[in-house]
Amino acid sequence: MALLRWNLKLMVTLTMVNLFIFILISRNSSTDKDGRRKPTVPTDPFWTKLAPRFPYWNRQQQIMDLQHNPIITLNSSIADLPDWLNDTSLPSDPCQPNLGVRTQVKDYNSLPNRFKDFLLYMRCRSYPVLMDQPDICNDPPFLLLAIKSLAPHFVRRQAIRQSWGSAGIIANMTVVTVFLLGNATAVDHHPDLSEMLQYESRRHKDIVQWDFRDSFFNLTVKELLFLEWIQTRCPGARYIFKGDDDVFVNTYRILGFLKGLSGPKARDLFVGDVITNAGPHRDKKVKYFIPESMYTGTYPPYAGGGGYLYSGDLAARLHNVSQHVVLYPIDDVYTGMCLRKLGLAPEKHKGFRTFNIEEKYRSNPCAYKSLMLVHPRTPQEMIQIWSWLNRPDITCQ
Ligand SMILES: *[C@@H]1O[C@H](CO)[C@@H](O)[C@H](O)[C@H]1NC(C)=O
Ligand SMILES: *[C@@H]1O[C@H](CO)[C@@H](O)[C@H](O)[C@H]1NC(C)=O
Ligand SMILES: *[C@@H]1O[C@H](CO)[C@@H](O)[C@H](O)[C@H]1NC(C)=O
Ligand SMILES: *[C@@H]1O[C@H](CO)[C@@H](O)[C@H](O)[C@H]1NC(C)=O
Ligand SMILES: *[C@@H]1O[C@H](CO)[C@@H](O)[C@H](O)[C@H]1NC(C)=O
Ligand SMILES: CC(=O)N[C@H]1CO[C@H](CO)[C@@H](O)[C@@H]1O
Repeated sequence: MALLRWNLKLMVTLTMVNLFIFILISRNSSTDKDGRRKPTVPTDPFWTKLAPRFPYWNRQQQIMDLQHNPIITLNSSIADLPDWLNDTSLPSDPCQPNLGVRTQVKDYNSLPNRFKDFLLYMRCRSYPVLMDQPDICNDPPFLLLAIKSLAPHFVRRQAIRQSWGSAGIIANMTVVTVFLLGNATAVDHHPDLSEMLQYESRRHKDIVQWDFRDSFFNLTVKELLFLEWIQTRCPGARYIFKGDDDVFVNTYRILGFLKGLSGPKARDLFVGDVITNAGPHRDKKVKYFIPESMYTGTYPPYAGGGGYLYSGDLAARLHNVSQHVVLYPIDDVYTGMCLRKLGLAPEKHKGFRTFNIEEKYRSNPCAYKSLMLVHPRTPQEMIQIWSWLNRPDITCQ
């Protein structure tokens, strides 16, 4: 009996709640003369409300999206757009420091210097070339190996040349190797290595260097300059590997994998150690820390910057789309953002081991036969592993 009364009470309460929701909804939607429901149209453009609490990167990207939106730009003049779109403090030369960020990013003054440097120069996308190899792709390679290096890393570059990055004909395929360098500047207390670098460049003809400060947050600049370089110096490359100078790459395995590709799989190729469902680190002590005033949201799927492989065809599309993506201080995330804008996602391949292999397998030659990339490896380890891969007497099942 008590249970029945309780049920009745529950039903009455639910009915009341439903009625209340119904009233709320009907109050919010108007009806036209035929009695059809019309959606409520907000009188203000939706973005004016969103803008102020948007972090700096998201806001800049929104502006860029609006500026490249053909419907808006065809229909209305920029003047019709909200005020915050017209930043009159922007210097006309994008490579002059944008001092406006000092007030536009709310906690600018308390941010670590690397963020200040990044924000001041994030609109600059071109830097002078200091060393180039204009003829390096005269014979268009099947595979271009592009290795991000720092000026002082002479030993790593030499080990790569003597091992997995030995250019020429490998497994009957042309392979070209280039090292991508910025300027190791006095600001970062680097000694002046320019004469040694010039010697190295003359001797090996595989160094491309641009005049920007070679820092972690400028790796995205290196990426942009490299995408541009491919289009001018190596547009015929069928496939491109881009990676760090502290990885071991099994070039044979990569060539074998690439030879088997065709069709859209080859055209849209982008493989590596893919990270999904990641977002910005909010812990100040982490290398990848990004403040809330700078970015909100999750990251698109991206391939870890230790090394990934993509097609020359996709490199051209990435070069184009990058002009519509605001620079982000983490280069591999930035490339993921560009891919997403193209409607593509990188594909995970088990052969890319940017987080190393189990310790017990590291000195086993057979462990490297089926891998494409393993990180990290010292110059001496690179040479040792390469010699294992070239020994016919080592047989693995
Ligand atoms: C931006 O604002 C300035 C001053 O308010 C105005 O003179 C200029 O025409 C505006 N530019 C655009 C593109 O709307
Ligand atoms: C190497 O490539 C050339 C030209 O593509 C071809 O004629 C030749 O048969 C290939 N050799 C081997 C061993 O695959
Ligand atoms: C690179 O950095 C060095 C050291 O800071 C500086 O002297 C030089 O002007 C920069 N540019 C070139 C072209 O080396
Ligand atoms: C990137 O390089 C430019 C040019 O050298 C420099 O002005 C800027 O401060 C650098 N940015 C970072 C984050 O190091
Ligand atoms: C890139 O953009 C240029 C200039 O707009 C265009 O000619 C070219 O076809 C584009 N390339 C790709 C691969 O989209
Ligand atoms: C207000 C206005 O000019 N609207 C136009 C926007 O562009 C579309 C397509 O180009 C036209 O159909 C609209 O008339």
